[in-house]
Amino acid sequence: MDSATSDRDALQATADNGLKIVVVGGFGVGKTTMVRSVSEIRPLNTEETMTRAGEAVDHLDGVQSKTSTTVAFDFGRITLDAHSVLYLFGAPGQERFWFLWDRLFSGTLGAVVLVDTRRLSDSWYAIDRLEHHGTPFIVACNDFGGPFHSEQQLRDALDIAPDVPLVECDARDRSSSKYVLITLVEHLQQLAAARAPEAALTAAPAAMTPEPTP
Ligand SMILES: Nc1nc2c(ncn2[C@@H]2O[C@H](COP(=O)(O)OP(=O)(O)O)[C@@H](O)[C@H]2O)c(=O)[nH]1
Ligand SMILES: [Mg+2]
Repeated sequence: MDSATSDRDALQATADNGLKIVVVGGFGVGKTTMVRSVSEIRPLNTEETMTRAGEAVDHLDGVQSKTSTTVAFDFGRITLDAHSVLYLFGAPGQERFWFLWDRLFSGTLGAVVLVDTRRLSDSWYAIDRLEHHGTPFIVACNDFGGPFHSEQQLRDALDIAPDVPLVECDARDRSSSKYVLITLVEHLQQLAAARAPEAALTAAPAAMTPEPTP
């Protein structure tokens, strides 16, 4: 990683509200892609070429072209406004790394569950763990060109509550990934407002639209 930091990479001095967000989901749903597309710093991630041993454990159905896998986690950052900064952690999707989740979820405000609609059942465990932890989340269906499902079909298949936002996205597209994160932050604000209306109003970021990237 470059030691030099450009102006674009520099964290604004006024940023005093760091919000930790995790992106979770099954193997190959696009977590690394999303953190990479949206981050304003060069994202940290640990990609390793998949080994023969890993192939036996990782389910490659539908993701045969994938030749690397995240063995630690992805990390990125996006500025929401002068005060609020999102820190993004992409959590490893494979079952054998789920022991990392308890640590990773510590201090997490909310999560994005990335879903490949061709492999919906791969997301069940992530949703189950988030519900178990009491971590608020939204679901983002990443566009892999899978067959059409209505929103209700997706909600039924994923067994998510009606108040959990469900959006479509293309993780490769920066503005689409930003929209997913904005949806999550708005959802977190609504939950906070429902719990403590006055506190939520003062704690909310001044503007929900991320600042334009130079
Ligand atoms: N068609 C399509 N491919 C995607 C999309 N997002 C990611 N990919 C590809 O899917 C593969 C797996 O993505 P990756 O981010 O490594 O998945 P991860 O295991 O969840 O981190 C990569 O080859 C990506 O280029 C998307 O929205 N549409
Ligand atoms: Mg990855």
